[in-house]
Amino acid sequence: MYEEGPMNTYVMQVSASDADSIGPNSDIVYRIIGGNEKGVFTIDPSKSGMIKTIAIVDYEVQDSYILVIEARDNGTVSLSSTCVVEINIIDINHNPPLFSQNKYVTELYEEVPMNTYVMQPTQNACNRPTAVTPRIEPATGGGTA
Ligand SMILES: [Ca+2]
Ligand SMILES: [Ca+2]
Repeated sequence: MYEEGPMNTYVMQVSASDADSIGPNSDIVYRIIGGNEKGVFTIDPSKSGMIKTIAIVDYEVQDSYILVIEARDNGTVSLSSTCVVEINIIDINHNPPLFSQNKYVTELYEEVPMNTYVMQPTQNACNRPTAVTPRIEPATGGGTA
């Protein structure tokens, strides 16, 4: 699923079956019993087993979740089993690369050879590092002070 979806985003559905006859012995209630410490997900306890978000998911905070889901019947001696749901969050490119300053000044002697180091503008972005090469744009109306 993508990060930053609204709350109540459908994630997936789990389903357990119970071979006992219709009635409490095969009445299934779903619960998340592990992996949801941050309270990001909820599961419909009824037969749907639908997992949804109840918070905004941020890839930069956590990029995957492993939930342990329990299915429990309503028998007098209640029986249960569990399954694991792994949810991988897909990063959305919502942070532009940001320079640490909006103006850089340096000095360079004339007639230096090609490939002389000029300076390294530093870049500071919240998205995980990718192969971004900072480009130096002409300083015309680009920055806001
Ligand atoms: Ca049962
Ligand atoms: Ca992102």
